[in-house]
Order: sequence, then structure tokens, then C-alpha cells
Amino acid sequence: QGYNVAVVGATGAVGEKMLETLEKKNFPINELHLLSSKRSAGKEINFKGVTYTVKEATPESFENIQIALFSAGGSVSKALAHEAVKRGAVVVDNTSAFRMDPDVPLVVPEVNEEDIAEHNGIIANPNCSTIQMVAALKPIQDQFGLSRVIVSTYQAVSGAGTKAVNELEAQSQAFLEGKELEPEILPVSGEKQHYPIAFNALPQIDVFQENGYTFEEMKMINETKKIMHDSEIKVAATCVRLPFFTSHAESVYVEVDKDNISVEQVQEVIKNADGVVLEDDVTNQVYPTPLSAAGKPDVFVGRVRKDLDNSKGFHLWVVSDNLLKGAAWNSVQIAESLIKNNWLQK
Ligand code: 11C
Repeated sequence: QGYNVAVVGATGAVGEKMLETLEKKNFPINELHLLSSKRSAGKEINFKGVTYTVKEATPESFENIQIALFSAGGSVSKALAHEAVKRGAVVVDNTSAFRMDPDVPLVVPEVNEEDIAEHNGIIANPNCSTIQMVAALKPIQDQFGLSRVIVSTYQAVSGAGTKAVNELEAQSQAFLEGKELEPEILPVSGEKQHYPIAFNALPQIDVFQENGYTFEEMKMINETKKIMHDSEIKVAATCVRLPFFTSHAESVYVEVDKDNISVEQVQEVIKNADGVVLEDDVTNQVYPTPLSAAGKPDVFVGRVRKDLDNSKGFHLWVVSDNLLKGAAWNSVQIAESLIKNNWLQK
């Protein structure tokens, strides 16, 4: 049996990975509808040897659609997700539009798959940097309890979209040729001030909030508490953009509840967790990097070590492909879970 599936934002960086993931997982598709904003409509995309013309997404596009994967920006989701639900579709939304809505489950299947059952038509896919962190934290929370998380991120430019990828490429070339850099996109498209990303590090991802944190940092803080079902966990984040294309890396400090936990015990629970791969052998210089994780669907963890001052404190290095587990792969996993558990119909 196949399902009628719509991919909204099919021409974007995540949309492309969604199609790759649907193909790779041999997702049961009856009809595939590729949708986008007016600007990208008319483009042609090949899926499993068939050429599809991308159509402009309108409310009527969702007639007879059972599963709609949205990744065309928050404004498109706000305008059309409820229209899709009204017409009988279940929406998996990869934008920040509904993530903190109490009526919308926010899901990383390895962490809180059961929340999908509570959906009222929309399930939100968390922010990429949150997804990989909570996947690594869940086995630690389950086994040892978790009271505090302090994360610093090292994020790829693809998180900011195709224009940011192109900007890094062009600036790198210009820099090596000794030319002047003319930043136009990063740190945030549409902001007043832009800075070069090539050979640089930008401590701003998304816009600043009144409390001095960026929206990306607040997403990591608020989404972590919601997904892990614990509003008491203390979370702080500093999010930084670096000049590489794929995968986000994170230095994560955690404090567990239990006493006398060893590094080996933490490594063991991470090793046994679904969707998480332990790559941690410093004697042989084994640890994940953005390049080694790119193109793979898992979350990779290395450099597990004990804090030198706090006996309940541990440091981890967490890396994952931001467009796969951070976006497309997680969305398709949610869609698979809807089917497997009979959660499509309410
Ligand atoms: C970045 N994490 O790397 C962002 C991209 O809320 O889904 C994902 C934005 C989001 O810029």
C-alpha cells in the first residue's frame, strides 16, 4: 500500500534531502506531489527515474494528500499547514512555526516517539542542532538523570540555506585570490549587518532576542525541555556558524543526577542507544568530525570525559549531518512512525 505524499519546499536544500531519504528508505508512495513557493514552481525534479514538475503550493494542493512534509520556511507552514490538515493530511513540519505550540508534538523518534500519537494533524520536527543533542542526551537522561546542559555549537553554513552555501564558496575563492569579501547573507539573511564567513567564526545564528540570546540558542533551550519532557533541566547554549558546508558539531557539558558514574558507563549507554554511534577512542585519535558525519543518518558521539571539578559533570562531542538527522531523515522517520503505529487517522 502506498500513500499520497506532498513535499513542500521540494527545491530547497532540505527538500532535496527529503526526496533522497524517501527514495533511500523506499517509502511507500502512491502519488508524489512536489510543491514550492511561486518563485520555484515550474522546476523539474527526478525521483526514482520519473520527472516531476514542481507546482506552487496552494490550499487546494492538499486535496487527497495523506502525508505532507513541509520545509519551505515558517511563513509557508503558517499559511498552509492547517489548510493541509483541513483536507485530511497529516503534516510533518520542519520549520519553527509550531514547535512550541502545546497542541503540536515536537518529536525525535529515538527520544519521544510516543508523543506522535497525541497529534492533531501537525507534528513538528525540531531544529537541527537540538535533534542531534537530545538524541545523544536521551540515554544519559534515562540511565543517570540529567539536571544541566551547557552546549556550544559549531554549525555548518547549509543550516542557513543554499544562498549561504554559495556565499561560503564564493568568499573562500575570493579570499584565496586576495579579493575583497562582500558579505550579503550571513550571519542572517535580511539583517542590517553582514560579516564574512570564509575563514571566520560568527557567534550569531538567527536573530537576537530581548534576553541577549539568539533565536537559535533559545530554540535549543526550549525545544530540549519539551522533547525531553522536563522543564526543570537547566539548559544554556551558544551557537556559532563556522565555514564548512555540512554537519553541525557540538561541545556538550552535562550534569547527571546519580553519583559515581564513570566515563565507561556513559560510553556504554551511548553505544547502545538507537540512532547514536559512539566514535570514541582517543588513544587511536578516533572521534567524529563534520566531514566524517556528512551524508550519514546517525548522530555520532566522541570525546566522552569527566569534568575535572564536578564529579557529576561530563563533556561530550556530538556531530551529525544537519540536513539528514537534523531535518529530512528525522521528518521521514516521523512519517514512517505514523504509518507503522497506525497514527495517521485520528
Ligand atoms: C541553522 N539550525 O543552522 C539552523 C537551521 O529552525 O529549522 C534550522 C532552522 C530551523 O541555521
